[in-house]
Amino acid sequence: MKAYYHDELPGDQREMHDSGRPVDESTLEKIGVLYKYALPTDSGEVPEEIEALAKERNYKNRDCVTISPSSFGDAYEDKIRIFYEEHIHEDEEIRYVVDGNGFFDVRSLDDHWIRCYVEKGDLLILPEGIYHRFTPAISNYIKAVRLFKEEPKWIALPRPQEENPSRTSYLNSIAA
Ligand code: KMT
Ligand code: NI
Repeated sequence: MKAYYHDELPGDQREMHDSGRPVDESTLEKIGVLYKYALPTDSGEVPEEIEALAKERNYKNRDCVTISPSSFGDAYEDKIRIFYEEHIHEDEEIRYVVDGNGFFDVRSLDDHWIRCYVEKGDLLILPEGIYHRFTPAISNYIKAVRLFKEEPKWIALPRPQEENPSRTSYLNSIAA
């Protein structure tokens, strides 16, 4: 995983958009974003370290998604445009990358985009209520395990969501 400020320049969302200003792990921690690295097993399964974390944090359900033109067909461009619309969820967003690469963009404290480049072996946990968006990289291929605490509650609520309880509790948690 590599995190940096997005250059906020126009262009294909799948390009790196690296401003050259890195973001360290403690800055991510302050906005509630957690990160762990452990390569998948030889057969492409979730490794023991990630299983342990899933157990510890009570992630009971999961699925595996592949985002690529071959998995979505004609709907691909529409699909990735929708993933890239700024939104929140009323639950954590937990993603473990098994293969390929992509970007999770999260809002900094001063409301700029921090771009998290993820690839094989990266686990990223976005807190409930954080504004974020996702795009595959120019490879147009990412395969990820999506973990859920309970039932999948991954409806994307578009910004603004200032009255949403998940949003207000998120803002309280980062102010504390
Ligand atoms: C999301 O919530 O944006 C996604 O699930 C994107 C795919 S996970 C790599
Ligand atoms: Ni999301």
